[in-house]
Amino acid sequence: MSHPKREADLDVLIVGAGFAGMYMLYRARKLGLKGRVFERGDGVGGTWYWNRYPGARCDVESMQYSMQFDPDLEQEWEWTERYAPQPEILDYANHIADRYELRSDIRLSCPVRAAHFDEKAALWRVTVGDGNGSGETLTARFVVMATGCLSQPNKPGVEGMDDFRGPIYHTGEWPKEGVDFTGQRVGVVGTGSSAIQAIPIIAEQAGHLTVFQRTPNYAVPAHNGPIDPEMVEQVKANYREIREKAKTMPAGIAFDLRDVSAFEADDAERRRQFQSRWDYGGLTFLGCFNDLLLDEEANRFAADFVREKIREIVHDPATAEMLCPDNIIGCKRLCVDTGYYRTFNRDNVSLVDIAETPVERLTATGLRVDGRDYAFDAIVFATGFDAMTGALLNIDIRGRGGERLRDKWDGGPRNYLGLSMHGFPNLFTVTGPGSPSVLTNMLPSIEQHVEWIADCIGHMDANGRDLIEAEPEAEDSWVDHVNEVSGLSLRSTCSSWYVGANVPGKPRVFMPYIGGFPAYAEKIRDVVANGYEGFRLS
Ligand code: N01
Repeated sequence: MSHPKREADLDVLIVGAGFAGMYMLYRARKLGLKGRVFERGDGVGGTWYWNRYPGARCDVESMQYSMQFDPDLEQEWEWTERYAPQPEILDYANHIADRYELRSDIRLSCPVRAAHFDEKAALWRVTVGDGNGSGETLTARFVVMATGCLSQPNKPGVEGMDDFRGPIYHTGEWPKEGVDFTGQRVGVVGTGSSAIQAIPIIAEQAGHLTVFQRTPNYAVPAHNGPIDPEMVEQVKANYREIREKAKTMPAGIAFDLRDVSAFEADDAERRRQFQSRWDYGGLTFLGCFNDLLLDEEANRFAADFVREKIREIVHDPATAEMLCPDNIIGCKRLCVDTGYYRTFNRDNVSLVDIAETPVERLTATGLRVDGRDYAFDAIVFATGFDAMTGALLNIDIRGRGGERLRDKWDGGPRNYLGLSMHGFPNLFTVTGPGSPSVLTNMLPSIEQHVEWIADCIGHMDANGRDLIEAEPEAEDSWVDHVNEVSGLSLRSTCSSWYVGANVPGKPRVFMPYIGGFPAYAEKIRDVVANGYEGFRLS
């Protein structure tokens, strides 16, 4: 049972009804606390609610991209494909909402606008609602931001957005009813993971598809298909061991990482290894050698291999060259595809390089690049997200002394362990910047954070503490550590959303913690074992 010393509407106010928010509610209830989730969408599922674009699916295999807090749930849920498609993951999220009877404490279509810390009352005052007069302000002892890492769409500020007479879509805000592109002239801007999944399917429907590419991307085949029932049986029989093994891996995913340098193999052996991973499919490609993300020359072996594949697959040599990236493979998130490169062999697909000549503007009939007008019936922006910080900064969050989070993070995110900020007591972020988050399998990382936060709140209530706040020194040294380790990997070296490069004006900081899931897990465990070291409890 809770023993709230301060009168509040809620013990735990949770922002977002994705897997993180729902699990936080579940854990809050287990502590006997009054929790409630506020969600801007009209359904649960977070990322999987919004990203309904054609071809959307997870690039972590289904048996691992799943919650593990309840062994019964693990056993009873049946995935149908090796990589789960978006509708199935959304069904899974809805199943969780129903199975654990969470819906009564989830307010849908109810965005959180502001969260202000009231120092006198030692409570958060949180404004929720549509902002048209129907909003309300609630008090809460704790606020948990379960707002997701990739949830604030990045919409390029292209001139003339209102001029285009046809529909404009963003992959991260896809209409629920779906879109039928049959016979249409379609333009897609962007060639990241979302575009790479959507393009092959849009191409099958469209009369003509034009893809506007600013930076080519590396993609490895998914080799998706129906899930193998024997494998499922084996995994279900050994789920605990598999989950525990996953926690010893840097990405929190149990897969085969070879602890061999690319330089220990000769050319033939390297090719054999790359080919076997290419044939297997998926993100394990980068686990072929242990220095692919540490050494540029080693990385070039892998990049050359994929470039060769692109040249083999794409018939037109000029298009193939345009599709060949020249940067570090894995620096931007590696894409996992189904037929992406071969889509460019279709007669109804063309590729336009906009690296030097950005989209000038939208016009009534399409868009203009380098003085040339392209006519479309529909335009799709697959331009990604204001990642990791966007959704948080979209809410007017103010801590002690009215300090705005936006000001605190003016030069990039600053927090302790990706969980908590000095100046913002009793406010937690699930998979916040400064935690492994997007570099790992998100669901175990979500569970790890939610459990840590729930245990922390339980500890405070059991010990009669009202407030927890990161110490400024602990925060500074964590931020320094996050920056220091990011420099060890090639991942921090290119213009990716990891460093905020996709959003004009965003500070360039490598946002996720690259030290790996096990090192991070040990750190946050030690913090607790040492009496919440680095936090002030009062
Ligand atoms: O977004 P992105 P995404 N003009 O930022 C281009 C996860 N995810 O939605 O590279 C023209 O990767 C931009 O160009 P550039 C996954 O973690 C996972 O595709 O910045 N182009 C890029 O090509 C992923 O990494 C899955 O030069 C502009 C594209 O738009 C993350 O979400 C599936 C532009 C954006 O690519 C984000 O993926 C989907 C502009 N003004 C997503 N602005 C899975 O498989 C941006 N671009 C699980």
